[in-house]
Amino acid sequence: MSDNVRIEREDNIGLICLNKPPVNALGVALRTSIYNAFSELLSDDQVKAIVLYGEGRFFSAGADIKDFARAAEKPTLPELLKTLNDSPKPVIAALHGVAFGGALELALSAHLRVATHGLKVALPEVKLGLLPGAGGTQRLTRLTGIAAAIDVICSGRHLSDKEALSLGIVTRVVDGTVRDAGITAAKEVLTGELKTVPTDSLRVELDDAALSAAQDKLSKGLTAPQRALEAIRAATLPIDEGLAKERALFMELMQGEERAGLVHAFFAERATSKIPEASNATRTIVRVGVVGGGTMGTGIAAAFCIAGFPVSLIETDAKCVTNARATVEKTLAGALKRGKLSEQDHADALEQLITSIELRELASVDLVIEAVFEDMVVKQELFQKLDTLCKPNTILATNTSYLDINQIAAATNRPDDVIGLHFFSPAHIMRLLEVVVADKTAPEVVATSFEIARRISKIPVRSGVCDGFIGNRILTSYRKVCEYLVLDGADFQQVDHALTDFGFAMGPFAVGDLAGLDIARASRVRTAVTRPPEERYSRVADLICDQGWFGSKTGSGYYLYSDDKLTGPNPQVQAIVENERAALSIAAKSFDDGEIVARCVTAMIQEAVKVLEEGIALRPIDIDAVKLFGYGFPKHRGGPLHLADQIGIDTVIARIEDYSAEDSYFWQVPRLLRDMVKRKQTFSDLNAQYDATGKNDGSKA
Ligand code: T1G
Repeated sequence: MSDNVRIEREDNIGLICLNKPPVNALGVALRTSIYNAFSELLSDDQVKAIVLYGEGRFFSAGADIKDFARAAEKPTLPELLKTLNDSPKPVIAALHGVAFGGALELALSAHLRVATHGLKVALPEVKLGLLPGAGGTQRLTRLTGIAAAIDVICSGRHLSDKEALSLGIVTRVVDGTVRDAGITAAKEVLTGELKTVPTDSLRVELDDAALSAAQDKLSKGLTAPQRALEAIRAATLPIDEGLAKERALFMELMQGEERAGLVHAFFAERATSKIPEASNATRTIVRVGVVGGGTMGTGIAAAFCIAGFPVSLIETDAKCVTNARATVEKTLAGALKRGKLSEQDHADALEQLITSIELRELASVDLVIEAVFEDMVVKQELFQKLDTLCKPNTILATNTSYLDINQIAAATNRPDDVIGLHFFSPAHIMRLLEVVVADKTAPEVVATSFEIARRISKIPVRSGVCDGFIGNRILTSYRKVCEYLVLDGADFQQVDHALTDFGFAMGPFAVGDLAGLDIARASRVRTAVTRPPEERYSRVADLICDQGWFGSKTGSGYYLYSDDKLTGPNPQVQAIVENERAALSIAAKSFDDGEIVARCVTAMIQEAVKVLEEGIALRPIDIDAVKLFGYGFPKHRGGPLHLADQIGIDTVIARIEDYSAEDSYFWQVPRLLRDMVKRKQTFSDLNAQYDATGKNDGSKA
């Protein structure tokens, strides 16, 4: 009896129950236990058939992502699966909950698969920069054919039990326990009622049309789906040749930077919930109030409605209430259409949604989120009213994206109940939620905010109070460098193109047009009074705004727009840029795309390190999570500080020193970077150090 599996016998059926919490990950320990259990049952003459099933919430989450370094330790997953496939006794996999990646590959090496209702299967390896490396590209393709295999493997998407049944991945989907499903199927195999077919014995019909179409589509994207397609094509070879080709491609990807970045992003999504307040009690949140029915307020209200919370949305007058309700209802209708809401949940959400001009509607709510005009006085006045109106223990949250939450809290008699919940637009879709902890915020308010974030399917990241918190502060630094590049000679379209080639969905100037150049200008005006004289300032964006060109909403910005569609560069911007260069006596120089990306990434890294050493963020991986899940940083790059490890801290410092010759104010090597070089540390080391000690070098955390 091993800790990782349970061996059971029922009549002449042998069962192996996977039992390695939390997710039955197929690391070397579980692989070894399954191998030993299987050998025992193979050698037991009383056992005529063998069933594999999982204990816990689901069958298995696949190979152990935390332990890829030991993936090659024997028995490797391919070796274990070959043993199952070659078994002289029938092997049945009984699946429930989730069977992803190597877990599905394990099931595919069995001779038959059955499932209970609600099963989800997937080969999501491409989302980790890999491909199914334990026979998935060979065995799934033999079961489903090339076209379906391309869809499943190159997208990495989840399949429902119904789709798994229709594709022949499972033979039946039943009620009852998964263990009983396995035993019943095994008995029917032994009586001949159910036929088993070892997947390896199946042949694959070549489908050149599907392969060529996929080749064209995938050629512009990441490497993993392209390599997965090559492995699928090899499924027309004899199984051993196909498996060898798959393994070679898998090992190539395992060494790649895309895999490192995407795996880091996978853990970044989960690491941020490990905060000092995690063990604190939480408050019960039933009803949620939102003040402000604009873009953010309605998006926030919709996010809570979709998660099943009763919501009270308050606006200032009847017309705004009507418009706000209509916006929320439209968003909920969209969620229903996309299958994010059931009919019943949709009906419940609408029934529970209260929209009103009366703040007193918030007297009974447990959490209020303010999303009113970004003005300190307006917010302070509102929080004063909420302070007296809301019941004790109601959490008072602000959605401000940069105002000082300590000042907002100071307007109340309960600063310990005040916190920042910074959503990103569209708030019902964007996954990042910056949880901004003010000086007096109570630990249980922080803990409750993280629990609420998970309940509304957000990725919470803990931030301290500073201008722009984590994300916007780094964004501001990145934007400044882009503006400096244009002043110094780069064309703004070239900057956008270089960064979209790097992996951003849009370049900074196109994003600025989309967000509204007037919004960015308002922020510059707000900070103008405190802007140090040494800081370089580009007037280009202001001069564009002076023309009334605010971006897509006015039809002109850096680019021209027709019906909200970008039609090309605004030809008048170049003249503005050239006039500014002349006024500043700047002799334009050329930059290649690599130099543009290097400066932009280095600016983000430089600001991220300052955020870290000031204790605004707990650890480097939190900053990566903010940029990955709120600002479109390319996932396969892993985030700015993961990328800094790949570039090398020495190189980052050398770049900053090189650039500082042009601008010694903007470019200054943060102390923490030099300390890290002295200690021979990487940001990965700092993440591990935080997890071990709850502290980081240089941070105040
Ligand atoms: N390996 C190691 N740890 C894993 C893991 C895995 N496959 N999956 C989850 N965890 C950890 C996770 O980091 C967290 O840890 C805890 O388990 C709970 O996870 C050869 C090479 C299964 C749907 O891509 O999709 O097989 O933060 O919070 O919300 O071809 O986890 O508590 O320390 O996500 O209930 C392919 C990834 C691997 C599945 C459960 N498999 N996992 O969701 O829990 S590559 C995947 C998930 C592979 C083969 C290849 C989800 C889940 P901690 P959680 P959840």
